[in-house]
Amino acid sequence: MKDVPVAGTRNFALVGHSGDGKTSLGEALLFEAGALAALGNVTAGTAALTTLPEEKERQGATVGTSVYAFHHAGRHLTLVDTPGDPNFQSDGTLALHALDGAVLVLSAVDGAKVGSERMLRTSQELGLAVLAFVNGMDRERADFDAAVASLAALGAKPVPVAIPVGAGPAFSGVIDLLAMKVVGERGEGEVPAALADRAAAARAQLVEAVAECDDELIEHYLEAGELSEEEMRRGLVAGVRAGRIVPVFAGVATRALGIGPLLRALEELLPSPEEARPWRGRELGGEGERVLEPKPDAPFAALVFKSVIDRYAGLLSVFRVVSGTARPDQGVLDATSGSKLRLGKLLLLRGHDHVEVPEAGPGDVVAVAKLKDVHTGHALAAEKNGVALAPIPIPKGVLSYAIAAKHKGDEDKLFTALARLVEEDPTLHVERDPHTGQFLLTGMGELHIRIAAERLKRMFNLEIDLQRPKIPYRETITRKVENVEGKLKKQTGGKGMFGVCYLSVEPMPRGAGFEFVDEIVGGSIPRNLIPAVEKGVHEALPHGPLAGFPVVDIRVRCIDGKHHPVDSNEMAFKLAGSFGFKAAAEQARPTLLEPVMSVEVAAPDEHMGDVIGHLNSRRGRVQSTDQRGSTSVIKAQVPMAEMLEYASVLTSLTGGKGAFHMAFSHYEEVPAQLRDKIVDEAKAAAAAHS
Ligand SMILES: Nc1nc2c(ncn2[C@@H]2O[C@H](COP(=O)(O)OP(=O)(O)O)[C@@H](O)[C@H]2O)c(=O)[nH]1
Ligand SMILES: [Mg+2]
Repeated sequence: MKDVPVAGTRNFALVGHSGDGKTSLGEALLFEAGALAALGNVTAGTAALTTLPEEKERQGATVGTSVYAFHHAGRHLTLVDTPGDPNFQSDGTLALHALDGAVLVLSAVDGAKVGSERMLRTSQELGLAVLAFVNGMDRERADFDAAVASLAALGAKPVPVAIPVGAGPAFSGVIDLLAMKVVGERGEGEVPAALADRAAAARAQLVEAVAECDDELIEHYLEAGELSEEEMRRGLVAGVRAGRIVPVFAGVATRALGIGPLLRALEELLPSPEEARPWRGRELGGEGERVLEPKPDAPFAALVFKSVIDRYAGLLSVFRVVSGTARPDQGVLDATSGSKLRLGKLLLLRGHDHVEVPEAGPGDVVAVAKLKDVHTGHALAAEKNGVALAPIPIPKGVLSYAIAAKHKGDEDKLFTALARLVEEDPTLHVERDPHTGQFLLTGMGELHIRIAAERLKRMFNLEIDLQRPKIPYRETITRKVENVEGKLKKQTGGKGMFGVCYLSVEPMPRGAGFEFVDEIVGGSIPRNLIPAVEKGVHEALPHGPLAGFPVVDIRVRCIDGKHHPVDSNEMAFKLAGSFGFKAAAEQARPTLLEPVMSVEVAAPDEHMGDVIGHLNSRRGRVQSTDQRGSTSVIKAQVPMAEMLEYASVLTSLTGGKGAFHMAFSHYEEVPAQLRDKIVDEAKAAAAAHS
């Protein structure tokens, strides 16, 4: 199969804002490396990385990660193309948890945008090595320096390693500052005299930035005023892997221009699995933490970062091997669920295609079909001496639609079909609305839900109706209340039930969630029954005192209690906990919280006034306006409730020329006059269905 040692293995994701050219760059890299015979094109529908029918229908807009393994120059590389749209971006975030490097694709016209910032931050937080590619240098108003500056404004330290020759229609290639060669349409050549000064100045900057990455190099640089090519590469490697610099490249993805220097950098600057950030896990059957060794003969450990339904093979689990070697028919453990499994055939992914391989080692990404109960995010481990990696956290959806089968008779099919869909996409969530009994489908945004509906139709021939989205309101308390009694006493006839707890509740900061503090001293509640009180509180949390929305950002202290030697038991204290919590929350002046979204709108200048006026009228707070050519970019925070139909609003405000991105930001208190209306509606809905 891959006959490449771990040291020659690289894996990386293409990340950034939607439409900036990630998928096109992926095609160009595969073409440049000789993995594809022809350069695929996203718009023409010939991209190898566009694998889903839902993507083809949307001019190639990526809605799920796509994995492509290839060989080049003696190395084995795995490229993961990710979606930039906030509806699907979390699919890419999941992948980043399992990879070693990222290429941030930036538009030469607009520079860094919300999607770029979000993915850069995630990559940096996870400790990935990051490179950047300024794409679309052929477009009108392309400005390489401005794009680099926009990256610096995000706090990264960008260092150009390849600079463009010309811009816009005059763009003809790049100068590779490491090799000091021009790379153009007709291959490599010497730097022409006319460009020599610019190239020398850019190289001097590169040398200085690189020297600063390594103490030894800076000394040598200060003495000699120069660094050798070998020293430069060493410094770059150190800087990139430590996350101190972001090397920047430039080009045109759709014409595969400027790709060579980037491909070389991926191979030389990204860390191999041996050099990447260390992976830690918990010893199975023990408590100890262990650092996993990225060696083929170490115990097997892997992380599942994607699940996809394949028409022929069924559900494929895609995982990155962290240590050891995966082989077909090998017994492994799902360390997250605890179940035992047997791996089937190992498949190397190349977009649509799979290639069977006899084994996969550290750093490799492969898929295995029909791993029962293995879900995205789970860690796999060896049965013997296994180490459990922490599972990948699954981002939670923010927008819920009530759904129903369109045709009578399909109701039974609906639940099973939804369950299959959720298997594939863990950021989708299905539940029954406790108020209304309807099915609720929760996702990252309107488009996420609509695509899910399309997939139901395509895969299960099931049509559904989407009803007005539900806003996921929350409740919280606004003041501290001490010593509220929760009591269960049933002592008539037979065996009695007795439990009393005294609870204090207090507000916590937004986003803090829930905390239970056990302050029982002197055995007023027996030790073994205190968890029952906590359980009771937990069970009461989802149904707040105001309108039945989940309660958040609250600390509950259990400060005292009473028990009975015979009649006290778990059930009694659980109910006492529930009752106590409800009573305390009611007294603590409960209020309503609503989700607020971060919104970025791009629209032609002449529509800017209308766009801002509308956002202001919808309780929005405009935070900044920016000029990008003749386009204005407005950043604002707006309550989700006001943004449900924004796609059509923006179309009518701008004659179809506006675009926007929206993602959940935080929860905030609902203004009083609105709160009463929402509470009344929720109560009415609950009454109608009870
Ligand atoms: N002019 C020009 N268009 C590009 C370039 N790269 C991508 N595009 C086009 O921009 C659109 C979005 O590209 P795509 O690769 O799907 O972006 P992604 O959403 O980041 O994956 C497509 O229509 C591409 O053909 C480029 O370098 N120059
Ligand atoms: Mg794409």
